[in-house]
Amino acid sequence: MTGRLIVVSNRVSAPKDPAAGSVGGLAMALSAALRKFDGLWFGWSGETTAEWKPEAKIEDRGGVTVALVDLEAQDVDEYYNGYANKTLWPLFHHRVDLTAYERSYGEGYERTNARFAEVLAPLIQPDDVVWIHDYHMIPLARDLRRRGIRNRIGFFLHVPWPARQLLVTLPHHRRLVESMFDYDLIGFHTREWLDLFRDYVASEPGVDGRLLPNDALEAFGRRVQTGVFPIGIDVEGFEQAKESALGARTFDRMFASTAFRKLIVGVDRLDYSKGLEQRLLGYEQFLESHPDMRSEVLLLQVTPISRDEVDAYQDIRARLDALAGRINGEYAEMDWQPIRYLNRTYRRDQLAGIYRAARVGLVTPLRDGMNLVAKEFVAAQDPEDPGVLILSRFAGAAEQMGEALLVNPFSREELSDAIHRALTLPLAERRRKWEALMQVVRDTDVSIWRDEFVATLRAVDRPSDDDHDAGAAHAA
Ligand code: ADQ
Repeated sequence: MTGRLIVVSNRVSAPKDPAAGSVGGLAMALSAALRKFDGLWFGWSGETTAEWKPEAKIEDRGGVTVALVDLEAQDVDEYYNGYANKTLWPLFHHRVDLTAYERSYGEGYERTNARFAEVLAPLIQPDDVVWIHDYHMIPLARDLRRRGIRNRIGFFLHVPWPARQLLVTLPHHRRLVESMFDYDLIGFHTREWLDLFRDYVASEPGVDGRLLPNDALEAFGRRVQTGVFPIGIDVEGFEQAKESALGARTFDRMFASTAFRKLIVGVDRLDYSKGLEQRLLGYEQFLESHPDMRSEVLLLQVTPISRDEVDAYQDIRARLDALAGRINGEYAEMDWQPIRYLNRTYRRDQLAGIYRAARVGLVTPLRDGMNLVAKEFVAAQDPEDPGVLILSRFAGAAEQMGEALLVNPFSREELSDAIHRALTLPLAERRRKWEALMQVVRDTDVSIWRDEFVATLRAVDRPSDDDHDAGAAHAA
C-alpha cells in the first residue's frame, strides 16, 4: 500500500469550504492529494502563544487533517518577519540592498525549524512521505533527521534560487545549503533556478560538490536528487470560475466600465519583486510616446497589500501611491483617467472576469519563481478574441511561455514598445500566440506538478540506512 503524504508549509491553506470561489489552485491541489492519500498538512497556525508548547492542534478542514502549531512572538519576529521575509525573500529575489543580515534572525530561523521538527517528528509514520515547501523551512529535513526520521523527504522551492555571487553574502550560506542535503529530492520551477543551485554546489570553495548524471548531486558526504517541476494553475477550476455567474457578471461590469477603451490589466501582491514601479513608469512612457492612443487605453492595477509589518513593504506602498497619483494627475482628462489603482483582493471568479475583459495582461516582475498570474490571464481569455500577455523575461514562467511578448521590465522603453505592440497585434497573431500559451498552461496544470513531484519522491534512489547513519553523524 502507498504510504500517507505529509505536506509541510509555513501557512496551511487547506480551505474550510473547498467549494468557496476564493481558494487558490495550490491549496486545492494539495488538499485533493491529502484527501486521496489520507495525509496530513502541518504548519504554523498564524497564532502566537505566550509560552512555547511542543504540541499541534489537529483539525479537520474540508476532509483534510491539518496539524497547526502556535509560535511565540519572538519566533514570529525572528523566523517569519525576520529571516524568511527580511533576509531570504529579498536575497533570493536579488535585492541585496533590502536584505537584513541580523544574527538574531538566523538564530530564530534555526530555533523555529527545530521546534517544528520537535512537533512534527512524532506525527510521522514509517511509510509516510514528507513534502516540505518553500524558503521558510529549508533546514527542516536536517532537524527531522536529527530526531531519527528516515522517511523520504522532499523539498520544493517556490521562489528563485539566487546566483552564487549573491548567496555568499549570507552568513552561514554553506550551512543552509548543507542542510538541503538531508532531503531525498529538491524541486525548482525552472532549469535556470536548478542550474544556479548546481553552480553553487559545484563551484563554492569548501563544498566540494560533484554533479552526477540525471541531475543528482553529491556533497557533504551525501547525495540528493534534484529536478525541475514547473507549477501551474488548476486549469479546470479556473475555466469554471470564468464561466460562473459571477465571472460573467464581472466581465460585463468591466467591459461596460471601460467604455470601449482597451483594458490593460496587472494583478500582483504589493511586493517589490513584482516590478510595479517600473511597470507604471513603462506605462507612462507609452502614454508619452503615443499621445494619439492615450484616451483609447486604461490600466487596471489590482494590488492587495502584503507583509505590511515589514518596512520595505511600507516604503514600496508609499512610492506606488505617489506614482499612480502623479501619473493620473499629469495625464487624466475630465472624462478619462489612465490608471485605476486598487489595493484589494478579489475572488477567483471575479479575477477571471477581469482578466477576460483585458486586451493586455502586464506581468512584469523583476524576478519571480514562476508567476501564476501569467497562466491565469491566459486561461481566462476568450479563444475567439484573446488578449496578449506581456511577460517579464525574469519570471520563471518565461522559460515555458516564450510565445508571450517577453520584456526586460527594467527598461521603460521596452515596456512601452511591448504595450504598443500588444495593442496593435492582429487578431490572427493573437490567436496563434494564445493557442500556444494555452497548451503550456494545460501541460503544467497544478495536478500534474503535484503528481510528478510526489511520484519522483516516492521513486528516488536512496542510500541504504547504513549510509544514512554515516550522513547523520556527519551532520551532527
Ligand atoms: P506569489 O509571489 O504570491 O507566489 P504568484 O505566482 O503570482 O505570486 O501567485 C499569486 C496568486 O495570488 C495568484 O493566484 C493570484 O491570482 C493571486 N492574487 C494576486 N492578486 C490578487 C488579488 N488582488 N485578488 C485575489 N487574488 C490575487 C509564490 C512565488 C511565485 C510562484 C508561486 C507558486 O513568488 O513565483 O509562482 O509562489 O509557486
